[in-house]
Amino acid sequence: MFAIRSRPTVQVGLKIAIGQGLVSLVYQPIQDVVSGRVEAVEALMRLKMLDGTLVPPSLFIPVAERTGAILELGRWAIRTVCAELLADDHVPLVSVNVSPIQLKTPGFAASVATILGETGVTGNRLAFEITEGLEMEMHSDILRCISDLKLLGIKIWLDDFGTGFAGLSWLRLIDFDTVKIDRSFLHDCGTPKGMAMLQDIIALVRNRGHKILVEGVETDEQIALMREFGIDKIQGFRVGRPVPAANFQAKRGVHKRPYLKSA
Ligand code: G
Ligand code: MN
Repeated sequence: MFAIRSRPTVQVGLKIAIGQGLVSLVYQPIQDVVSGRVEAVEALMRLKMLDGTLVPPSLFIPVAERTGAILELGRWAIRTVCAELLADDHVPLVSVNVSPIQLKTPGFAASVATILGETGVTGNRLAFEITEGLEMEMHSDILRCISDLKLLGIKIWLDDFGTGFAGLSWLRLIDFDTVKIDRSFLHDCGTPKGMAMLQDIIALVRNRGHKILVEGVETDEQIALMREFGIDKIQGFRVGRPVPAANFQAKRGVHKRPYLKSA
């Protein structure tokens, strides 16, 4: 289905998919461990084919990155987050996944500034999650773009820390507000070696002064462990699954806190 066709075909395909509402965003809550409140949500992209099949982002994002369609998709996602979620004040902060390809593209920070201006949203309600992924080098263009985004008030988070090739060198180069520790570290902590690894990675991030978010929290025991370890934020099915924007909106003026209802 996603056998690579020509670039223009995929680009046009994704543009049509956006136009027809086949691409959508769902939002997964992020909980502050100390207050127990949902202090942020992560926007996650979903693609539905015309026959109703759901294509996971792990399949279509790499295709969009290779073809350049990620630029259009990325702008659409940021605009949609600002218009459908941040227009209300129910959710304090939304994190959006951003590809290094977007950060490398000249004019990206300016296009974000335009979206903020048009939707009337302030940058301090957005965080951009960057995945180390397969990207080995940190271009000077990326560093410049990140400092421009920070000037807009946007927070920069490191996603999936510990899974890619470049995480440590990125930590040296970028002052991330928050580092998200990949869920595989929590899932492997049932063995003494796995537990030592989790504690080491937490110490590494903490000693550098970043806030820590642990992904993939699925049980009450894991929540207790995170509290014991002094983790700042948690995300995972135990906190909440990804849900449509409507679950966070509504009842204007009644709910002062993000309105949360699991699907
Ligand atoms: O790494 P990133 O935060 O971008 O990954 C988000 C993805 O992880 C989403 O597709 C989401 O559905 C999935 N996910 C979120 N929480 C959990 C969890 O607790 N367990 C598992 N297995 N997957 C999760
Ligand atoms: Mn993410």
